[in-house]
Amino acid sequence: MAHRWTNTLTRNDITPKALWLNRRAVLGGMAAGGLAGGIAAPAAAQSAPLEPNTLEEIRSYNNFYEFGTGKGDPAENAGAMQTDPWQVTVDGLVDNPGTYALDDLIGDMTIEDRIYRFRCVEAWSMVVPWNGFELGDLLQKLGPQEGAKFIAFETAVIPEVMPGVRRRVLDFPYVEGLRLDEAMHPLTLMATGLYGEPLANQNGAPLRLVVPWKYGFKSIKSIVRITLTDEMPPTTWNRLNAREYGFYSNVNPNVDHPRWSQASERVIGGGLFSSRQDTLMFNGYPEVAPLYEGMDLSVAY
Ligand SMILES: Nc1nc2c(c(=O)[nH]1)N[C@H]1C(S)=C(S)[C@@H](COP(=O)(O)O)O[C@H]1N2
Ligand SMILES: [Mo]
Repeated sequence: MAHRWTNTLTRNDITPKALWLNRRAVLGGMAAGGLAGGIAAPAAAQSAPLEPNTLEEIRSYNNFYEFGTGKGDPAENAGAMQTDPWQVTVDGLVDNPGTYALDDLIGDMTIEDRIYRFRCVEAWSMVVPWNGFELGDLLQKLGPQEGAKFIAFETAVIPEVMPGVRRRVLDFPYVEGLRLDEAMHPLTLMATGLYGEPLANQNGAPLRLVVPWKYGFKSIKSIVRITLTDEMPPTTWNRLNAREYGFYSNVNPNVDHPRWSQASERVIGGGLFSSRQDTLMFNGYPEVAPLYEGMDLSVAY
């Protein structure tokens, strides 16, 4: 695995992150501290080193409703899913459509290590040391066409091994999407592993999206279809309850879920002692703010 370290927050490596943020700020045309409307999160919170959750925690506390709605269900059931061979269909407004064997699609991508905050809309959070590649790199290879404005994703549906699909706990296949500029943002990752190990099935093997500034449900797992489109695609949770789950769903401590506060989050791990911490605007990734210029961030989208 070729490793290129960018945007990493490690326990003992704070300075490179600070430099990286500064570089991003310059590239993004943001004046230091110059974001209006309280978008920029406190500097101290931004640069604090992140302590990743343990592999055990990340693999045992999951949301993957195809395998059941309990947090332990995916770990118990997802092992039965066959992830090799795996095919991904690419279609829509794209120069290189087709049904690809996974390795033909992503075998030449550069795998990086990215330690990201992960914030579920249910107000819990983890820190995950992902391995993956930038979705933008894959998109460059696939060649989005002129009219493409959105990207849509679809998860595998394999009823024989997916009890949640058999019980129809959601309308499957699970679908998600991003605006194309969000998809091209360098923070947007396609994960293939974590902690240097292949993804466990419950984490979305063999290929899952990771969008660290959005609520976790945007990070769709076990992807079998990628579609480039000119229309905002339907998304599973939005379709189920549009009032509670928007298409954008950027992490925002100032906009509560209709049924609970989003101002703080329960940190998973730490043994018997669960702690709470303040939730950060854009989950602590203020460099994405320019993507939403002109949008009223006091309302949920
Ligand atoms: N296909 C699919 N993808 C999914 C989900 C799901 O139920 N099905 N749950 C989402 C939610 S709500 C969260 S919080 C994350 C959880 O990822 P993790 O279990 O790897 O932490 O996956 C997201 N991706
Ligand atoms: Mo979630």
